[in-house]
Amino acid sequence: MNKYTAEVLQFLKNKYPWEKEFIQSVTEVFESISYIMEFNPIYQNHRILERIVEPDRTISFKVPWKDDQGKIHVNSGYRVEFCNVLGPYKGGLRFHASVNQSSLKFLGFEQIFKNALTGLLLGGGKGGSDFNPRGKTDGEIQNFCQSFMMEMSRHLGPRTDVPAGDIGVGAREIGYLFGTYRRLRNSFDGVLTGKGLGWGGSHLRPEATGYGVVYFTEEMLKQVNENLDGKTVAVSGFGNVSWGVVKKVNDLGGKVVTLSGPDGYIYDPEGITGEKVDYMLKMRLSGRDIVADYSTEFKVDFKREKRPWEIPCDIAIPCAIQNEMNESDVKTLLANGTKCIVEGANLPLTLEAMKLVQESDAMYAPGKASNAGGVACSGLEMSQNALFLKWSRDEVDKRLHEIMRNIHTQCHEAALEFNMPGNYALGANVAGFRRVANAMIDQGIN
Ligand code: 2IT
Repeated sequence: MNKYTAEVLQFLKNKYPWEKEFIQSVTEVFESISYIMEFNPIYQNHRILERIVEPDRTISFKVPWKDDQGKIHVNSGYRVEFCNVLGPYKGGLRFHASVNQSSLKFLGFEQIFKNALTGLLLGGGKGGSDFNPRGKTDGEIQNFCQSFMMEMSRHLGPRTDVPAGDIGVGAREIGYLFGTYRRLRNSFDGVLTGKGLGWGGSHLRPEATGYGVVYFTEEMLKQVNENLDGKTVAVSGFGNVSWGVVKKVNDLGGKVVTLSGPDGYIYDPEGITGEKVDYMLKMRLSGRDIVADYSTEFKVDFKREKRPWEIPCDIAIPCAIQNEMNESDVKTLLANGTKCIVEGANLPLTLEAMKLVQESDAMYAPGKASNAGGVACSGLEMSQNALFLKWSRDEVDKRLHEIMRNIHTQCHEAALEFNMPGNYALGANVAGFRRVANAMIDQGIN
């Protein structure tokens, strides 16, 4: 690693030794951009690395709420406003037991470069709470969302900070959050994305992350004169991203054979099609957060406490959560002949797993490139809100597809520039970083 890059990384490790996931994501980005630091002293002269690893601000607040029995609970809420040189802070809200400042800093940091790759005017941020929606009633979810927005509302604005959903936050939660914001501020603003279609939402936003992942996969496969037709695909998770992936893989002639939850995974060799795809939505809405229900409903195998990576597949798409695929999972996949690993989630591969796949012949797409379709569609929703109109489904799909192709091209070309053809991780980090860093230089020290 280049000297300046290594020094800043060490400084960060000393300053925030407990922020393991954040350090992981910075290490991953720094290893790639180390190459450009060497040949572009301007970034060091402007101290871009020290400036980019510190969020503009982190808002941390208390979220008290009442359950259906009248008992009072207190959760922690956060919004990490990381960087707005390219536009309003933009990134999802995650409601999950694993949420803390470190995990949100890592997600916010990733989001800066992901959003830069979309080519739209989007800054980077992330927020959420350690509130666990599992088993909560609709009323309890509403109570929680209202309390969360009581504080969050004062930090948002259509030109300031525009959150969206992430794990545990879907259309229903966005509705409750938006309603509270509208009432508190007495203003109908495009201040959240993923809104309902009837009140400012965009066509295709629910599908966009998954569709984008598959559009990116298609572009990668084109490089080796391949396509998705007839391919077997292993997917993890059963939420929003997995659902979009399953739908688009089916459209393009592939077959998804696995889904997973915190309880284990299901193996459906016939493929997840038709009513089974709709059933994924039911599982999500049930709030039970287990995938075993699928095996009961459709009489397929369920492997308790196991991950789907032991099933032979051509393409593996981890869509659940960070660090869900380790070195030994990648070894198994490669031994079984997997040719392509595409990240649907944010940082689902550990650093070691990532290195292993990069050293192999298999193709690898980093989440900040391959899963950028979600936030890209959010950007399109913001554009539509600013214009007070709604584009057709076809129009949004066309724009989304174009953005994903363009992200692929940027990654591909940046990798070629450094003589590492096919290294999408390097390409994504370099292309995303350059856009942000150059804007920071243009805009001065602030
Ligand atoms: O990880 C992500 O890119 C998201 N959760 C979507 C963020 C957004 O603002 O649409």
